[in-house]
Amino acid sequence: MVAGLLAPASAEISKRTIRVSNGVAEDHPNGEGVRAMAQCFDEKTGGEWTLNAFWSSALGDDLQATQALRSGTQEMVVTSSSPIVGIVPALGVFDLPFLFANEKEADAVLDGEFGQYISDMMPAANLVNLAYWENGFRNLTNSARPVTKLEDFSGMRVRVMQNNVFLDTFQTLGTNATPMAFGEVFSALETGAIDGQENPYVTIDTSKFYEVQKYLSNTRHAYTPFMVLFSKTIWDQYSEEEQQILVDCAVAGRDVQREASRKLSEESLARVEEAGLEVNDIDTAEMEKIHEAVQGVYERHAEEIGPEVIEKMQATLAEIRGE
Ligand code: KDG
Repeated sequence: MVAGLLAPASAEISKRTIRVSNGVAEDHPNGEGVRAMAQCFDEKTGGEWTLNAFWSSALGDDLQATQALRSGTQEMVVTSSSPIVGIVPALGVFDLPFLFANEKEADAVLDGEFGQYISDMMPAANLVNLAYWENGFRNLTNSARPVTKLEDFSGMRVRVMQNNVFLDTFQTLGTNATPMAFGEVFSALETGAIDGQENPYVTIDTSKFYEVQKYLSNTRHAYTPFMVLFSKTIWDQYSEEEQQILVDCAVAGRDVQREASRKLSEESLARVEEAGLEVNDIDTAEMEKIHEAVQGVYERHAEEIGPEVIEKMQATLAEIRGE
């Protein structure tokens, strides 16, 4: 993942305290990933390292935390790629609607050459991507009406991440899309300032959005990854052995986090339905119309993402699909 970045060999492991911030709550699968990473640090450093985790945007939202890494005042963040496209525009490729068909494809892209290609762009922004974790497939919740066809989006006030591709996608679907930081979503739903939001089941569950929403429509309109980012300013102060421990333990955390995300996903869906959320699927013919409606988003954002980035992603997916 970071072959070109490793410092000169050293057997030195220093005493370190690493702060990692998350926008999601601790009972999100990120909690299991962070605990697995901490245990890995403990084993590999003989207890020399301490991992202090912060939850529910306690150290700021994704973009604020990522900027703290860039200024060297915080070590680590687990952030969605979407809110930080202003720092690395190519990350917008992951926001394109209906890009991935399933988790298998997402893992193959993120853990393969394409994921490395994107990770190699991060040091220029003073960031190191240690691993990709799973945010997941995103579905729409709202309190106005079930969405069973394209027309049902019309006029709905939907919060989207602060990201031009998501904004365009949901405006194209006919909603009154409102960019907003993750930490503000619950209260905006509670006060009725917005009708809805879109996130994976585990986030809808663990951030308790179901308490202030009525409907969940299975749109699966995008898959967003998490990035486990580290400050390059601080990375450069670590020995090669310590840098390798960061990578190995973020990958160990990845495998635990993804497994927890996929296991909890179905449990979260059952829990939010039990709590009263009315859940609906969208029939194939209507989904085709929704897919068709947002295809123009790819072309409109090619310039900002990078045409070569989109072409590389599409070639990678074609290879994975055996096309
Ligand atoms: O840190 C939490 C956010 O990165 C994540 O939940 C992003 O999906 C996201 C959203 O809706 O903001």
